[in-house]
Amino acid sequence: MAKNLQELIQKLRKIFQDNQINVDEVQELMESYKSNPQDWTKYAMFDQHRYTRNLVDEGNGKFNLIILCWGEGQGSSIHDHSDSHCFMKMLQGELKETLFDWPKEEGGDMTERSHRMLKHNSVAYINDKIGLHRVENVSHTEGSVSLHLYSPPFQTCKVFDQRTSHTAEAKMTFWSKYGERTPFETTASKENN
Ligand code: 2CO
Ligand code: FE2
Repeated sequence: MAKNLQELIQKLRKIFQDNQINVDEVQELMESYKSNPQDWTKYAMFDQHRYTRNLVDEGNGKFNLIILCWGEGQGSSIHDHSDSHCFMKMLQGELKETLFDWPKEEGGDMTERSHRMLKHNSVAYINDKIGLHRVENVSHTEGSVSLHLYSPPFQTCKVFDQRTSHTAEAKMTFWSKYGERTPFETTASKENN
């Protein structure tokens, strides 16, 4: 059980010292932390154009812990998770998660398998075996904030066009690191997925 974000980070670091992790154990630990904005507002920077990715902790090289801020109506493309574990905990508001199967061939459209609303303090899990997803803040009145753990950390993922199943590689960037805005990058690649 983790009573604040610092304690959650410490306990996650301990769990991830092992090479084999237990998905249920991580999910339960992340659920046991009850979101307190005082712990995380310094990482929660919104952008008016797209959702932001804000690095909180590098987990001794074993995982990335990232706070994502989703303005009203902002969402991701359909994407994979580069063979990593993805845990996603709601800190504020709600997000809609839509699941998709991997496309069998290029050309056809991708039909959604299922969707659900992720509620305050809940923790969702996905990996490439489970499938692909799109995540969106469908609210017109409230920004959403979520805490993501990716293990092992990754810097690129695949994105998919829903109409054509066309696949491309997207570079994942950080809007801020440890509460400090990331310096402007001269490389034009500033995509999320
Ligand atoms: N995977 C996306 C990202 O890290 C967010 S959707 O939740 O996994 O940008
Ligand atoms: Fe994702």
